[in-house]
Amino acid sequence: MPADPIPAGVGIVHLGLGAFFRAHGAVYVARAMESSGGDWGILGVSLQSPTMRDALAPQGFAYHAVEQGPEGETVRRIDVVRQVLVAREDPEAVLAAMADPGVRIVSLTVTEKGYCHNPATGALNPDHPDIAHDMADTLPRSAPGYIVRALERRRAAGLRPFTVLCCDNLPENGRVVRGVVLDLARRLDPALADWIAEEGRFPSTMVDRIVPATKPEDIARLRAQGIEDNLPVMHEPFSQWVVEDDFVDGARPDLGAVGVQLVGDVTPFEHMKLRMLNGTHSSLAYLGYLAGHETISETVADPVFAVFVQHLWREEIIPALAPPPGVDLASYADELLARYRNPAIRHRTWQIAMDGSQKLPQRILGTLAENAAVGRASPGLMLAVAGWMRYVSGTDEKGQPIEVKDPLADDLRARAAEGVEALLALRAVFPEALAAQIAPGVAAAHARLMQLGARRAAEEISGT
Ligand code: CS2
Repeated sequence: MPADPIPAGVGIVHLGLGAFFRAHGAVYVARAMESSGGDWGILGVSLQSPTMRDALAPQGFAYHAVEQGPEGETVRRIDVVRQVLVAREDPEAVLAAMADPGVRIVSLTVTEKGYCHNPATGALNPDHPDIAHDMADTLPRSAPGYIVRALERRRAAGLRPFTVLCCDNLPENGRVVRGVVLDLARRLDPALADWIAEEGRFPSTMVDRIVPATKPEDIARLRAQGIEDNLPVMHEPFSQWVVEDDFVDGARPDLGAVGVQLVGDVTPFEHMKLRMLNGTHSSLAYLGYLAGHETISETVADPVFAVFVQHLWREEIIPALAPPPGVDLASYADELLARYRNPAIRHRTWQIAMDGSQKLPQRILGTLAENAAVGRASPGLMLAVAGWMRYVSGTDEKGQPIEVKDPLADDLRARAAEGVEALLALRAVFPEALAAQIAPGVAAAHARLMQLGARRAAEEISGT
């Protein structure tokens, strides 16, 4: 049965339509169309859950993006999403949309774990159950599976490939997704893999905007102002998108007209952002949670953690970074602290603590490895790793259970019960050489953490 045609004017299929993309990429695309036109409407795909489709369908897929600054809110209506499909319900419709000749870009925010890769190496994990499924079945489950099968259809139909635009917080994210897509394609059809390698484009991007999960009180607050929206998005004023200008046939919205930085090499921007923002976000999330802080703004309102995070930037993270052209890293750190302090943004430490096994390598371990190589001490980042270890044990400092969300949660809890060494032996997270280098420091930090608690252990490192 032929799938329903996609709505007119769709040029982008977005896999993983969550709050982040609706408050970031979709806003840029909407503004680019306002400014310069083009058929860049977005067809959103949820891989698993019907929640987004069910919330947005009754309102014609339009929604409100609420900018929350320290001085108040600005509400903007975004109507660039034209349809939302749920892949689990109708994989055929998703593949048909991705193979539509009008679609020139497939963008993704499927979170770190959605790439089915080994976080420590970036390579496809062929034992991942969804990848094993996708090798045996033409109707996929994984994001890499959808991309490969859709490209297979386009090649068979004599169409050009789409550009794959990764918008997840991974270093060299375009290279990572290209790697997993080519690996999977090669296992299915080497000629297809050659075609993708030759004709496909996978620009890397650095994405940045703090977007906490929408809460019931946000929906109620808008309603009190006369704005009905089943699922608005909340976001901070700041926004940045740095994109490698490498699209199939140059086809893309006029992103440059709306402040997107189009560059030849995103790598220095990605490293800066992943290590300085996400690295400290994760550190504050684990240690702040353990210290009893609910949000990032509460955590940095605690002088101990405000001093600690500045210590991390100044002494441990910035010295290991090459700044992107024209960027002053000390000023970037000051801006980050101001963003974290924004009291209007209620970004829960628990939300950021999620999926740590997938986040630690690019956020913290890269810096630790570089510091170890030159003999620079990293007591604060060691404490952050120890904080993660305590967090994934599933019990907080008051003996209360923690709801740990992580694809490896069961394994992590079992290893945490055995101790630091057992966690450091997890090769999907810690490469062998790094584990050996950081073992003494992490063990010492963990001992201090267990003895003093997160707050005093942080204070001991940076003073107040
Ligand atoms: C956060 C990010 O949840 C997390 O892990 O660190 O979502 C962070 O808010 C964004 O990357 C900011 O651009």
